[in-house]
Order: sequence, then structure tokens, then C-alpha cells
Amino acid sequence: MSVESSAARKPRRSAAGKAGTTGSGTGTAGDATGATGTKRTTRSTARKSTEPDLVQLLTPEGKRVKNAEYDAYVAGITPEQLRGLYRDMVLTRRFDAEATALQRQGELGLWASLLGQEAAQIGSGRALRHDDYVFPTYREHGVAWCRDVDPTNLLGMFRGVNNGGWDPNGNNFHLYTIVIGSQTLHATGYAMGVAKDGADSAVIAYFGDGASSQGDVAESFTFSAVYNAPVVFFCQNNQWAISEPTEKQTRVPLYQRAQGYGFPGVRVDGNDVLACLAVTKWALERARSGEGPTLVEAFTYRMGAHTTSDDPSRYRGDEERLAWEAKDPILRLRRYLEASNHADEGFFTELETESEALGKRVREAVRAMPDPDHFAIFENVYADGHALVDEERAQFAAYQASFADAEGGH
Ligand SMILES: Cc1ncc(C[n+]2csc(CCOP(=O)(O)OP(=O)(O)O)c2C)c(N)n1
Ligand SMILES: [Mg+2]
Repeated sequence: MSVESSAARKPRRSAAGKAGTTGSGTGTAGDATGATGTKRTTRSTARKSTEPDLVQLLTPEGKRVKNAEYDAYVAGITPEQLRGLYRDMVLTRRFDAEATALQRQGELGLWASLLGQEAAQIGSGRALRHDDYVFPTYREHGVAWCRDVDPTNLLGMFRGVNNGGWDPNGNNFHLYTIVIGSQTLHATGYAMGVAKDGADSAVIAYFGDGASSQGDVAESFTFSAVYNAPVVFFCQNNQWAISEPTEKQTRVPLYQRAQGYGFPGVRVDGNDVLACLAVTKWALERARSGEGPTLVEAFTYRMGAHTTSDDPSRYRGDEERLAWEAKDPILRLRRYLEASNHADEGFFTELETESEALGKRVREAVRAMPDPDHFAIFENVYADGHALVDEERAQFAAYQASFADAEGGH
């Protein structure tokens, strides 16, 4: 971990007013500028300002568009790195599809698919430095991939054989968090600690559009702002919180919430891996140089069900899914790679073979996972013994024994 003097942590002038952002200082929602650099005040006379432009570097057709503010953050990217981003997204999607299939085969209790959110996760995940710390939800399989958490480790919890199969400090990737929004508080506290240590690493907290309604998220925004914590709040607005649409969470675009807390917010095309990479790099740089928190709203879409227990056809139509399929994050990078001659047919064929091998490896690893000791669940609840836990353990032992009796009776 690199260390800098606490003086270097001193806040510099706020970056409010940067293209696509709204924030503290002189910037307001009205004068922030959009991805094209057009003043929003001008645009808002022509159309509703509640749906601002996104920061976008790659169109759905795979065309690279210029962006005066964010191009610098991906200026040095090589064809090899672009292929790397593509490979990350393809393998993450393949892993995710395998996990969904394994749940359908009864090998997992549940799975929360990231289908459609690959660019948001890989773009932001690849912007991180090794010493940065990640606080994920339960859907961040692409970020886990970027942190070198073996995909099979993610599946133990969903199979019910462990409580999270990796050491958070091994990869600076915290355990999956199911309690909606709570990890933003953990991230803020951790970031305040990082600043106290005088380190120049940053912290990133992932959460969803639904989580934005949680008190924990509001508290994190307040604390991180007043303590100038080096944290990036990365909100994947995938348009749905189970069956609740984003309209039920907010009256303003989510990124604009940051303004009320005194830090910048930016909305990025969450299906554009390059834009997600650039915007997250910018936000991390702000954190490292003592400029405090940033809210990034990655505007994307949950293409599948909330989890394998959900049936989205009960609350949304095919039309919107089809519209978002046209903005597929993987397809647009493929189009760009092909048009710019950065990848040939051999690359795509090899990747297909690698994907299938990953699927096979994951399948075999899950089926081979040993069942845990039935009584392990009672361990680590308290440091010392506890009467209630002892009672529950005894009840469970009696329940298990009843099966032995039934078998014996046959
Ligand atoms: C504190 C809390 N309240 C409710 C739930 C039940 N719950 C699980 S996922 C979810 C929706 C979350 O939506 P969002 O934040 O948009 O994330 P997404 O699932 O779309 O990635 C809810 C309400 C929970 N896990 N924790
Ligand atoms: Mg959501």
C-alpha cells in the first residue's frame, strides 16, 4: 500500500461542474453539463431535464464518441487491454449463465444473475488499484472476477455450504452483503480509516437503485461528505428493485442526490465498459487526492430475473427488455473491436473455447463441494458459549436424530 503525507489528503477544489456531473461548490443541477458538453440549461428548455444525457464513449452500435472530460482516462488504452475487457465480460456472463443453470438443476439454492450489468462491473472493477477496497452487494460477480476471487468461491454461499468462501482481506473484496445498503456504511467507515492511516488507496461501495432508498445509504452520504472520506459510491441503477421500478425510489435522477450532500454525482452509460472505466477512474482519483466522495450512477438494466426465485414477467413486459437488448454491453464492444481491427476471428473462437472450459470447471467444482458439518452453523455465533445457541443446537440434534429413527424403522 502506498502512503502519502496527511497534507496530501487535504481537499482540493471540488470538481463540481465537470461534464455530466452535478455537485458541491459552484455547480448546480441546472448548470452541470452533459456528455456532449452542451449546457443542460440549454437542453432543459428543449426537453425534460429529469432524464439527462449519460457519459458515453461507445455507442450501442460500437462507435467511439469523443468526450472532452473523460477521454483522458482511457487515452492510453491498448488493443490488448480492450480485448481484455471483452474477455472479462464474456467469461463473467458465461459463469453467470452456468450458475443460473446449476440452480435450475438443484445444485444451488439461489442465484442472483448479473446479466446485462457486465460493463458496469468490469469497467469499474478494472479501474481499481490492487490496494483499493471493495464492498459489494450479492450481484457483483464481475467485480469479484476483477479482484481475482475464483468464481467457484462465489457459489459456496449460494449452495449453502459456507457463509462466503473467500478471505475478504486476501483480495480486498468484502463478503457479499444481502442486507440492502448496509455495506455503504461499512465502506464509509473503512474509508475514514484509510484516510486516518494516511494511505492513498480508495474504497468503492456497490449498491442498487432500490438501496438508494435505505437510511443507511443516506447516512453514508452524510458521513462520507463531512469527513471527506475517500469513497466512491457506485450505484448500478438496473431500473428495478425486485418488482419495484426506479420511479418508486426517486423523483430526481439518482446521481443528482449527491448534490444535496455536497459532493459530485455523475450518470454514466452502465452498458458502456469504456465509459464506466473512465468515470470510475476519475472518481477514484478524486478520492485518492483528498477530494472526498463521488456518486457514480451506472444507468443499466437487469436483463434477467431478480434472482432465480423471481418471475419478472409478472411485473414487466418484453418491450423494455428488447429495447435494452439492443444496448447489450458485450455486443457493442465486439462491434468496436471488429470495426477497429483490434480483434480477429481467432480471438473470438478461442474465447468461446475458454468460456466452455470455465463453465465445465465451475460445474464440476460445485458438484464436488462437500456438505458442511451440520453443526458448524452454531459455531462463530458468539465468541463464547450462549444458552440460546446451546438450546438450538440441542433441538437441531434431536431433529437430525429423528431421521435416523425413521430410517431405522424401515
Ligand atoms: C434491509 C433489507 N430490506 C429488504 C431486503 C429484501 N431485498 C432483497 S434484494 C431487494 C431489492 C434491492 O434492489 P436494488 O438495490 O435495486 O438492487 P438489485 O437487486 O436490483 O441489484 C430487497 C428489497 C433486504 N435484503 N435487506
Ligand atoms: Mg436495482
